[in-house]
Amino acid sequence: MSTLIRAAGKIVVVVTLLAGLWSASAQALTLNQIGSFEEPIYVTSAPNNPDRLFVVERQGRIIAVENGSQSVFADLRSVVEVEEGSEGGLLSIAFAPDFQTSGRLYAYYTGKEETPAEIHIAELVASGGTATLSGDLVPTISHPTYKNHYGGQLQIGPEGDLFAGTGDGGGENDVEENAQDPGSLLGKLLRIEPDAAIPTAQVWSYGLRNPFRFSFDRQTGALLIGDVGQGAREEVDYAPAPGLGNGANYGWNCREGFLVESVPPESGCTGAGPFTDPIFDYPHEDPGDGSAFGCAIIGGYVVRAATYGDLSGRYLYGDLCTGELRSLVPAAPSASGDRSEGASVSALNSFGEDSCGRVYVVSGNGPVFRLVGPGGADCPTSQTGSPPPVLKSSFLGIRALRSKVKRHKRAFITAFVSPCAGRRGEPVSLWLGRQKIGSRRLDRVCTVRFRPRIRHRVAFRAKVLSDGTYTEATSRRLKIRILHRKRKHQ
Ligand SMILES: [Ca+2]
Repeated sequence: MSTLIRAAGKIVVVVTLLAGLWSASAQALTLNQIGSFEEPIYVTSAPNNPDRLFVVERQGRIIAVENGSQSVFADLRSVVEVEEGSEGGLLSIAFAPDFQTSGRLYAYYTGKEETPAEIHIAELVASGGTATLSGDLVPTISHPTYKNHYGGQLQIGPEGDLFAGTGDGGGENDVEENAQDPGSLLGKLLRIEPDAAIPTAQVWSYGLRNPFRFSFDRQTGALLIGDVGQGAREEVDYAPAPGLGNGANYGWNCREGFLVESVPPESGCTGAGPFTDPIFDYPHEDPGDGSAFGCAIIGGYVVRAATYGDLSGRYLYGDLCTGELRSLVPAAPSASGDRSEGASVSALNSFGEDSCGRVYVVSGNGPVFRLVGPGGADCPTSQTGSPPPVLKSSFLGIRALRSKVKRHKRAFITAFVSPCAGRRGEPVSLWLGRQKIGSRRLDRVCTVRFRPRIRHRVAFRAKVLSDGTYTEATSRRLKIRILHRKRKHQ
């Protein structure tokens, strides 16, 4: 029995299960169409309002959908490049966590009539029911040679920072050797602190080919990347919080999925490793046994809403060519239980998640669907996967080498957490009032050092987030004063 999507009007689409064949398979899922759009490519909601959805159209418009009615929220068509045969366009948006008060959101797009082509990560500011472009958040990223592998995902990480995924620059085999080059911003996962004095795109992890879609598990914070392969394998990369794979090399162009032999020697792999293998990959040929195959992975989300029944706790993903919705249980070092969800969507090009954890499916042909599980279409009253853990209390200490420093000199500040077990690599941030001025990762003895320049009397605090084992913690206020030279009287 095959699955059909009937997208006539706004009719509920019934999804059939492959009866009998999948005894351990999913419960019935339904796809409710929320509207039809012009080449939609992404969907999300405002962080504070799951009933206000935003659909991104590749040509450059962002359409707000509320109570079934649509309005143009932003129109970037005058700056967005969409060419025939290009993978460019307006590829995703992400709302700042404080969107409700700041009105800020971010957009990832390829710029119009630029030679060489540039990737823009831009900021928009909303006012009333619409938003306008306020400019590039970070310097544009040059993508000069080919019109594919742009990446395109923006997501807010568990600490509130902005992450972006860039492709390798295009062509075959990463001929420009970008993904393995730590100095290139292509073929990377990038991290941006939008509130920094001068926001920059920092390389977070590398060795990616085209991480067109990635997401963070809304419950655990884990990062999951759907990295589109070349001719052989499609892969899912996984990095648990709080480390989130900082510094990881996901292997391209020395590896394609788990394959080592498919790319070299033509690829000219220059990376030395060590490489972080995917937790799952699948082939391009159909194995004929119901297991995954396709041509380009469309990374999705770890479903957490209890309304999704036994899909909760699983990573939902799909493939551009088969359109089949599938899911697996993510874990390091290997995923398990990959299965079909018994549904497919033609021209599948993205998933999305709203702020209460409901999941959406985007067809580039126009329709965008809300995925509905056996618990119904309303916002869930609980999230599942595992019960909330009982956290151990955590202490964050702070001290300075000297409590007074000369004006314009640096203070030497140390922060340390206790207990220490298992916390190496966790980020500790330093704050001046409401402004975060830096973040460092705990060393082996659970200490971080900051060296801020001091211009006037200040008071710092350090913060560490909960890691699922320990509570979050904030340090006491650490005052630093200016050391005035004593005048010598003659
Ligand atoms: Ca890889």
